[in-house]
Amino acid sequence: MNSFIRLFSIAVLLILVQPAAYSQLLRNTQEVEIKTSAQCPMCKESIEEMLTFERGVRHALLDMETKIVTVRYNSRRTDADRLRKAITKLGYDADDMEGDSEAYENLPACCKKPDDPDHVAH
Ligand SMILES: [Cu+2]
Repeated sequence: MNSFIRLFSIAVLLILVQPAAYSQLLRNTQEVEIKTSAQCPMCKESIEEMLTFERGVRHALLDMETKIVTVRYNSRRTDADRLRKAITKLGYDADDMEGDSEAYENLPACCKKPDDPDHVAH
């Protein structure tokens, strides 16, 4: 009986504490839309995957139509400029930040910008 009471009070405690933790989580959650220079599904995949492993990021989804990546992140652990910077390190532009030129050079031809002579469409 004693252990039942203990289990019961732990359950009650969890039910009481969880919404508080959850609302804290929601409060710190921010969303930003970043315009990228992604060209193909490969770009989409590598940008999304990189962002997913980036500190503070909860979710990243790149829309191939608009090339805009929507990133949900913990504002206590990262910020929009840090996310933009991470995207430029892959060689892609992020809003006003230009992609790292060395990383850009190393991108496959299909991932280069359409006005680039090196660009090859699929
Ligand atoms: Cu690509």
